[in-house]
Amino acid sequence: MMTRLMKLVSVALLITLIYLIVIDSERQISSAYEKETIQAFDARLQWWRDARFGMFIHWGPVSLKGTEIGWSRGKEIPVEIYDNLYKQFNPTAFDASEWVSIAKSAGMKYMVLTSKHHDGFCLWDTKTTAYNIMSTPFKRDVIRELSNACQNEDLPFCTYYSILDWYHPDYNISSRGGPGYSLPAGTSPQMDRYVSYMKTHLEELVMNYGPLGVLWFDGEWEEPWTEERGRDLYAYCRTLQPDLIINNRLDKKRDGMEGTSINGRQYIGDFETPEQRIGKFNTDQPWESCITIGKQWAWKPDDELKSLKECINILVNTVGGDGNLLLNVGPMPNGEIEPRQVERLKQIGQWLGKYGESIYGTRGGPIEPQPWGVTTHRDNKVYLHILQWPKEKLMLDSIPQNIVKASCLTGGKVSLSRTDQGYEILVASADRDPMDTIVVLDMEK
Ligand code: H79
Repeated sequence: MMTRLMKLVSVALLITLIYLIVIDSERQISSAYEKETIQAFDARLQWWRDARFGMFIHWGPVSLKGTEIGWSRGKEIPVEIYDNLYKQFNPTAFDASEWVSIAKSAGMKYMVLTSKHHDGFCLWDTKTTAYNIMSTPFKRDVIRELSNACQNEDLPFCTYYSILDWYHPDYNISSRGGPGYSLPAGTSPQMDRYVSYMKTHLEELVMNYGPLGVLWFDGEWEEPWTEERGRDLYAYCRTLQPDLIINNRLDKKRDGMEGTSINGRQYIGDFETPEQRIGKFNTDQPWESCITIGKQWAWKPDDELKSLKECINILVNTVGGDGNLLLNVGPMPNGEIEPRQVERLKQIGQWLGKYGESIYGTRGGPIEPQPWGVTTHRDNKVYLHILQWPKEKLMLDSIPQNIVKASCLTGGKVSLSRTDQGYEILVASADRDPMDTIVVLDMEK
């Protein structure tokens, strides 16, 4: 016979169990979408996680000056000059299919182009403002041409969109356009009106140029933007295109350039966004590091480029931490991507052509990043990316299963021995690859 107390306790346990199974398997992102299960979330993000490597492109009339997009407005470039640059923007050498082919030759699997940065200039034929590409001498819809070229080549087309807009009179902030800039007399900004301007943009972008792979928001940190508005905009975009992937910069809770969201799984958006740094190992939250190939986002003459070794190092460390890498290029004012950058991208693509199986479709781990490097895995294979050989032996003491076979993807022989502490891995010095020695372990399961 159960006592009353025992009955009460078992009912309570049952309720807890049901809660854990049903409620906890849902991701609470945004009011309209809070009921998405983890399975549905994973399925929606799968292509993007498998892709691991994409091209970021920052471009606009500011390339004529070679200064930073958005940020140089009202600083190095006076506002009146910056805002009139579009009148001379005529990138006649722009060839969308060439950009797509450059991305492909780099081994990149998706492309994210700035449709509107903080400076407010629109790179597409929008009905909402004349401050767009059709008012330039060029008069060609860059987003149209690039999204078509991407579609022809099966490269998911994605777009960056800045919430803050230092050009639009309804974006309510007195510091827009940089320090010392104040609202023109007679303007009375209205954030609601500005949000409906943004919604028209997003509708144009998703419905006229979509389906899009990712909507990459930015510029959420200023005061006019609120969490409530972020939640609403997230739902709005997913309603336009239910399988859209959206970054975490609609939320107010980004931890600066770390790009992580300070309240974990509850953030608005689908993935975290470390900027100009490699994210930390995290297999729970999807993340993507965005990093420039040089120093500046927009084109800068004679910008200092990262070496091939640095680029591979960044890619491998990112993927080993279970993140994606969005590597940025800034095309020149004539519409071409700088030959030096193209050359570097092709070198990355050649490396991926040989060793891509250790990157694409993998997940980071199972071993967390070590002083010697990182690991990735797919099915029953674990890839050890040895970036820095230890002085003594390379010991694996935390591998959870038996190793059936070890081989070296980058060439040469691997000797594998089992000790009391775990496995010992050795590749002769002559067979080590200074870029990355990749050892493939075939696991029991
Ligand atoms: O588009 C590129 C840059 O132009 C843009 N993001 C990348 C993808 C960018 N916008 N701002 N910044 C880079 C730097 C801004 C830094 C800060 Fe803040 C804004 C410091 C304080 C407010 C955001 C919030 C970062 C830290 C806290």
